[in-house]
Amino acid sequence: MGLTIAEKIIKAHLVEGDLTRGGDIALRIDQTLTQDATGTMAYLELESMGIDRVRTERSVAYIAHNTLQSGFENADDHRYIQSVAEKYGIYFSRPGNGICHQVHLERFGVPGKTLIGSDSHTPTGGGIGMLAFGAGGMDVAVAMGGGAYHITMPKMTKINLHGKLRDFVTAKDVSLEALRILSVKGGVGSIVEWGGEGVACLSVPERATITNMGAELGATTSIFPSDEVTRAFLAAEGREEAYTPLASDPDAVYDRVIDIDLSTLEPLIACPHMPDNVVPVSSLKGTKVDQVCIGSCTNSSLFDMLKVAALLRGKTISPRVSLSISPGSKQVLAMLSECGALTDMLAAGARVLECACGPCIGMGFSPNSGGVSLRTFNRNFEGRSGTKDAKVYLVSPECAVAAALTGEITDPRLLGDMPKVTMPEKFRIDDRAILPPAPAEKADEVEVLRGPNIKKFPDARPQQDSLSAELVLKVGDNITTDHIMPAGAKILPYRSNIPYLSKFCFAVCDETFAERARAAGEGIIVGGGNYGQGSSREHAALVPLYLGIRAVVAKSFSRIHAANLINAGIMPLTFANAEDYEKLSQGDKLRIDGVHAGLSSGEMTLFDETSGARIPLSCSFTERQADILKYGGLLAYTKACPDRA
Ligand code: MIC
Ligand code: SF4
Repeated sequence: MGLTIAEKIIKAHLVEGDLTRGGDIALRIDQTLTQDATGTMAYLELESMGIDRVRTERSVAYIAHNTLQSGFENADDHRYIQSVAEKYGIYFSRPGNGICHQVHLERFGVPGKTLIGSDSHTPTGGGIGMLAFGAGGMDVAVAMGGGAYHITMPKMTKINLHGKLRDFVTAKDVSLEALRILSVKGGVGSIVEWGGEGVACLSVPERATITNMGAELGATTSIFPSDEVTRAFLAAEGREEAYTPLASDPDAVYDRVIDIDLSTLEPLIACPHMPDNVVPVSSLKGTKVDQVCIGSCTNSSLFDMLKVAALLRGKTISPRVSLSISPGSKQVLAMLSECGALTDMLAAGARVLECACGPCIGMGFSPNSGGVSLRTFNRNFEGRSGTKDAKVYLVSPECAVAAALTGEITDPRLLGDMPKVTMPEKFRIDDRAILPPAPAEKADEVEVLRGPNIKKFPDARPQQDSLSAELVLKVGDNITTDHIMPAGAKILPYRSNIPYLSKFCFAVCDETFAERARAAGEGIIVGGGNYGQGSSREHAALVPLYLGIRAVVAKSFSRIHAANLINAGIMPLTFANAEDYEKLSQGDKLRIDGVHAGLSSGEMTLFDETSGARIPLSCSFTERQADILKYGGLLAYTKACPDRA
């Protein structure tokens, strides 16, 4: 039987298990990346694992999420990460050098290698043929220490692209079309391989836009073949030696095959508040727009920025619109500056922001109250922009420019002819903002610099055999980690301060949650389908742990969040019958007996002492996961059984 691209890479990296879909596998990890908002925790975890030097081929620490340094907290975190990186053998990408995924693609991505990153958009690397996974910080810390990455062998989905994109229809529209077809749950448990003759017309950054937004499908990861387009990109980055061709076998077997005809696609837009709420742009024609933001790891490549500049050239944005542009990396910004494109953007009225995540994670540029914001980003979850009642839409860069110029949602095809954008054969290479680590023999001399904002890690709470807890919160479907642990300018500086963060836990849904959970002592959360979708932030597990949450019972979970819950020692349990969700009410007193046997057998019964209902739960934990839960989390488990980590 032939193999898919992902299966070939998995086969070459298997440490445990085999290619049977649905089985448990462990993979050797070649590269890791962290970003600042998840990095402080990941490095605290690495330090506490007692490892003295990373054992990967390449590990990189990026600062891209919070670069404001609006107080000492954030600046201290940056200094901490820089010093840990220097000591432990990790490359350090300085603030301002760019968004982790964009820079990693440019400078470090290698086809055929495995990468895990403490950020859910790490699959961006699939655009260059890497098998790249988003993971919680603890899994990344284990991989840095040479440990394997444990996942369920995913199913394989193939999306075949046919034909060619028309002017003003872009890779972003391909992502939105996939979301329209599959929804934010449609990729769960699968790797999406993009193929068909249409891929040859897509550049690496366009492919990366598509693999980036595979995270919004809930996919384990997404990947493109590595071909002549990949070679040309690597050559332009001065790294042609990193090229290897990669393709699936003609008789590879897929669980699902979808066909998309690029030549019939039209400009699409995702409406508030979910990335799969997709309609044609033309159907919203005339909707007034207050703000437009261009950038993020989805759409900040040189190609995207040159198109934006060309469309803005000689024009002025609407007086009612505020326009921000954040280029994805210093490389992109420097090249925009050299060719004059930056001047075109500024002259048209754009505010050019630092090469960082910026408004995407709510770091400034929050919309006005009730405002309409069109963004080239990947997520439009409620409140994520920093303005709770804002209406955030996701669009392509072309559509963003059309709205900035007209002040309303406008089909970009009405802008006239698409200006021709030519990409340079060589990118401008300057790695001075990437600091190499100290050589191993000098590592002892490097002092790790800590500030007062770095607080103790929450204590491990081993799972006892009997759990009695209050149902402290009942929520619906598609709860994101932005609901559980919001980000944004006010909170992000406290990512290494779990006690402080806990005040904001679930505040978007229920401002009384943190207080009630703390008062309950031990708590259970009940959720609907796809609980914990979105980001990889392990804070969405560590903060509930701190507040006494012992289990989350839901209809289904997102992959990364379920892994983070287990790593934190919280049980992700699913209803054996989804309709039992209705039988539970907030405030009920719940009990689960025989937890230890249940962790191994996969079956438990939830007894609702308030209503008398007995609800069967299912939980298919591996032996390792059951042990992690019994020890009270991955850190405690790794310390107790270092050889099994
Ligand atoms: C996001 O896009 O939600 C983030 C911010 O990049 C997160 C990571 C984080 O919360 O720090 C992600 O995608 O994993
Ligand atoms: Fe940064 Fe936004 Fe990308 Fe997350 S999705 S890495 S916040 S740019």
